[in-house]
Amino acid sequence: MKLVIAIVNNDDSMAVSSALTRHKFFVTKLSTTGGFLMIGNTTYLIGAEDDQVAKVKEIVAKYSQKRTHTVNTTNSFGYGFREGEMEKEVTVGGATVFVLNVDSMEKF
Ligand code: 2BA
Repeated sequence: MKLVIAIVNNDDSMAVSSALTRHKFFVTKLSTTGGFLMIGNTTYLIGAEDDQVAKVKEIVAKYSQKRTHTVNTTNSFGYGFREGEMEKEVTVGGATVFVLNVDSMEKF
């Protein structure tokens, strides 16, 4: 079994969770904040059988859009900015996905 951790843009979150539950996946949704932009995003925890992980990734990828975001120096305390630079654009997403091995899963 695997634990899929998927970090998704808030604007895509409804579409991603609806599609996952429609495909009978069990999903936990966490309200999270990106460390760089310091704005809200959504993190999903999805416990899935090994042979289902590709399907989970396919769904997350399908419903997650790439977006550009203007960052100003107050975000991330100016980290990554060149001297005198006040803002720059970053591309966010579609989604960032981690897949972890699960030793066991029980429901009591
Ligand atoms: P944020 O940390 O708010 O990052 C938003 C976007 O800012 C990133 O998009 C990337 O384009 C840029 N960015 C982030 N950190 C940067 C840095 N140190 N220097 C320059 N640019 C940087 P994504 O890569 O698509 O990430 C979207 C969100 O996914 C992130 O929000 C964060 O919450 C999460 N994430 C991405 N990679 C991660 C990782 N390796 N570990 C943990 N969380 C991650």
